[in-house]
Amino acid sequence: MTKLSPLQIERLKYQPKLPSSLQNGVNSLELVEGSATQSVRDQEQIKALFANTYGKPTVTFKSTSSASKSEVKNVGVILSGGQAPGGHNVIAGLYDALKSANPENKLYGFLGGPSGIIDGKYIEFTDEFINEYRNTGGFDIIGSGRTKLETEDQFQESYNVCQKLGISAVVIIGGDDSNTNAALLAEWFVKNKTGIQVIGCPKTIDGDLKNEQIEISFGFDTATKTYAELIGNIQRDANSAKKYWHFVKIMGRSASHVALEAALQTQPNITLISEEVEAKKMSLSSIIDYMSDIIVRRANNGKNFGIAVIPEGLIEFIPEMKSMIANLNDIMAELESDPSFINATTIRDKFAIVEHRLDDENAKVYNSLPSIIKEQLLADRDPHGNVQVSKIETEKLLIEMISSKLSELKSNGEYIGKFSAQSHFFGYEGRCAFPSNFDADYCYSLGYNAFALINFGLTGYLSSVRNLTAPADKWIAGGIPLTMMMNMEKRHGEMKPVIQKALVKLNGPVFKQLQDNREDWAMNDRYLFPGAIQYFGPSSVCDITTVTLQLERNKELASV
Ligand code: FBP
Repeated sequence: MTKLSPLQIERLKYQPKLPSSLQNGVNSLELVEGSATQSVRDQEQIKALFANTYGKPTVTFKSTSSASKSEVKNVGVILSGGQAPGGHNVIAGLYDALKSANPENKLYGFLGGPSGIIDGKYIEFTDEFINEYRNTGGFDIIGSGRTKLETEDQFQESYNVCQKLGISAVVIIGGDDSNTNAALLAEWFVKNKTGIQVIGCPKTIDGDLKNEQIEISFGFDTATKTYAELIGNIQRDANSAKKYWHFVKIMGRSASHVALEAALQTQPNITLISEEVEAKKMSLSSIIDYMSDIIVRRANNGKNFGIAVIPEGLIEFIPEMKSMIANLNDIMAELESDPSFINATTIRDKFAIVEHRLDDENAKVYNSLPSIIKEQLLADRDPHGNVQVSKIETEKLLIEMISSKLSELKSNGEYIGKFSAQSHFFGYEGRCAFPSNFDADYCYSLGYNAFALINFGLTGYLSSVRNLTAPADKWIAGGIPLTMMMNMEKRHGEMKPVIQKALVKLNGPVFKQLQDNREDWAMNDRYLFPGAIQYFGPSSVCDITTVTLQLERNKELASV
């Protein structure tokens, strides 16, 4: 057996908590239907595209004293998209629910993400195998991938593989794009009368797959706590040496929830929020002015150090960049198969091709960027058509532009300080951490609940466990139709049905907390040092949820 770390040995023994409604097993449940639903936008188009799965009601579960018998079922599970702490526990919860419902039930894991179901690559889970992964981080139990499921052939292949294995339900554990896959597959399976159900589970460290029924996606809790630990450590270092400005870019492809949460846990000097940049129509140069002003004012107080938190997706929210990137995305969709572009010998040739095709204004913006950023913007889009913002070094772009601005100010006698910057990018560091107690419990419950949804014959639903700031036994288990979260968006140059990302609400309590404290945190060092996630010890340390969840839930509870 592989050697395990001491923490791993102790974590394997942790028994995740379940909502009380699920504690008697999935055979002792009653389904309570809520009201019918509709998509967040573009209702007519979404309804037409999902004629068989649209408009279903939300559901919740109630525990009953009578136990029903559960027929034998084979289920397949897929981990999809970026890693998020707790994925293994979703599978463990699903496995335990399925085996407790009927020991003859089988769980298959498709390997390497959605491509596993198309290519028929799978394993069958056993107790021994799954037990090694309980409460561990990572997706290595079966691997993950970003294949988009959308073509008739892919659906047909998936069906053939399910038929071969006698699978009557598939669980897709993923973010907005992966659950869009789940919605499309569910619709195809119903339309073609296959009898195969599809259930999604809300995963993503980005925290942007949420609404009233999905209070947070799993992984956000652990990932943000990990980034906050690292930022806290850097703040201590900066405050000790007092010689560097640290520019920390934090993952979260579009929404700034992760950066915002990490900032609320650590109170750095500068926090940029992409949604605010877009709303205030801040140009790149006005962002540079805003940051430089704080750096200059701190230098005037003798402080040539500080910490700036930058959301990963920032570049796509700066209005002139947004327009240029949208134009570039359309062009890249054509250039991907254009030999003149593919075979261009130098990067300068590629820049020239792109600049020639961009609209005039967008070409100017593209051209104004340093070559390294121009090149990073040309990297392949992911299979869902997204720019891979994790590959764009926005933090370095900002450092370079601020340096020039400060030199200018210095030559005018308006800046007396010394600017020396370090850049960091925190993303992959947090995606596979051991899940916090919250994520360990939440994920296990989501997986367990996914089987309850299957047992009631539902399809096209997302596993929902809510009331998450209460103790786990008070959590409310149920499901929401995936179509409820959908709208039409442009991907790879075409309008497609996709799950709408939940962005930071600028009129919400979480952003307000930052806004109210920003100036104080900028000038007076109010750094917080959260330290590493604790798995054992006082509940006040081990079981705290994120500030985001607490503030959002408090607001929701206050409005009831
Ligand atoms: P998901 O939406 O699939 O959960 O992935 C989110 C994310 O972690 C983003 O924060 C990040 O921009 C992206 O994945 C990185 O993707 P990759 O792992 O393919 O480099």
